[in-house]
Amino acid sequence: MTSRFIDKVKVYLKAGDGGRGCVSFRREKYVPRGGPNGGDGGDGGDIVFKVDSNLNTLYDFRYNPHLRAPNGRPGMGDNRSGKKGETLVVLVPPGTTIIDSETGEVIADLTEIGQEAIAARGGKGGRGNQHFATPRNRAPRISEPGTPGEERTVILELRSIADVGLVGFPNAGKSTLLRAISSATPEVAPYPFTTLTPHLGVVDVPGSGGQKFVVADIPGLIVGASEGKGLGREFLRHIERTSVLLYVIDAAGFDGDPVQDFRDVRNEVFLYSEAMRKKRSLVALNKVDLIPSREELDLLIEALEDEAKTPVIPISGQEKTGIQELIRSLFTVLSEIETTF
Ligand SMILES: Nc1nc2c(ncn2[C@@H]2O[C@H](COP(=O)(O)OP(=O)(O)O)[C@@H](O)[C@H]2O)c(=O)[nH]1
Ligand SMILES: [Mg+2]
Repeated sequence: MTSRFIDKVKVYLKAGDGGRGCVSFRREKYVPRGGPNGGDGGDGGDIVFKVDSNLNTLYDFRYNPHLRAPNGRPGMGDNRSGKKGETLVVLVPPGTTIIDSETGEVIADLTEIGQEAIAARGGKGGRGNQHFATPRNRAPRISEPGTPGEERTVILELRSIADVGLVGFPNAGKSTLLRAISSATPEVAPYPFTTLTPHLGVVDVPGSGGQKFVVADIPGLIVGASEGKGLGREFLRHIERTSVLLYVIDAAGFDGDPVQDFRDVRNEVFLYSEAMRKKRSLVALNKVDLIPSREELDLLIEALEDEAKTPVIPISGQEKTGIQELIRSLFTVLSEIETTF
């Protein structure tokens, strides 16, 4: 496993073709030859990308790299137009950039929930023969074919900040842990959300033949963050773009109740979006140097594991204990997550 900052998939798009216009003439009793009444072809369907907050990877595109919108139906007699091809709406996670694979042109940068962009336009339906009658030619046998729908290959890019995101209330010890766990500060590609700057650290995985992953410490999580308190929503947007969450919980607790502390943190994260619930997570029970007895610590770990349903690793960022176990556990989870490349 190597760290990746960018998910990338290539997707082939074919918008719907316009339907052919119709050649047809009125047929009435006692009228040997009625006027032209061929309807128009329907327009082909567009392909539209739309941001959905429940998504956070481009993974599904790997299995579905060909997207087609339906063609418009041909026109019919009696001046009836052909049915339009329906727009194909393709959901993508926030932060997806759509790039034309041939020209490199950025077609759209989709950051806001619900934001849409047309990536391939459907063809126009052709006109039926009703439009072509002239005084000299009252019975035109011509109609237009529809124009073809746009066809292009695009690259979808989703920038993620880091492999692991630290989640915890102020003072839980995130900054201290980041210093204890990482050996270097990586270069970051610029990304669209800039008010909060995540602190990043590269973690070397011992005994892995040089494997590394990147951890992000993003300040700003407080109770009420998901409702927009403080820089909360921005924090959560950042954290959404990491693969694994590491909850950092102060063993001494806010009010001496680390389990409640964990519930509060997780609640803020889950309130933000459905995608957060699906993310893998681990719990680092920090500052265990402050816990007086082994028994007390074991009870606390058990209670937290019960609540979190995920492994709890006791550490002290300050004394640098439990750090290797934590790195190994995180690496195991990261290796289990399938990457899009
Ligand atoms: N006893 C103890 N104190 C710690 C530990 N980790 C951090 N601290 C202290 O907790 C306070 C908050 O730490 P910091 O890393 O700034 O927390 P952050 O707000 O989550 O980034 C600081 O005074 C740290 O020295 C630890 O493992 N044990
Ligand atoms: Mg800090």
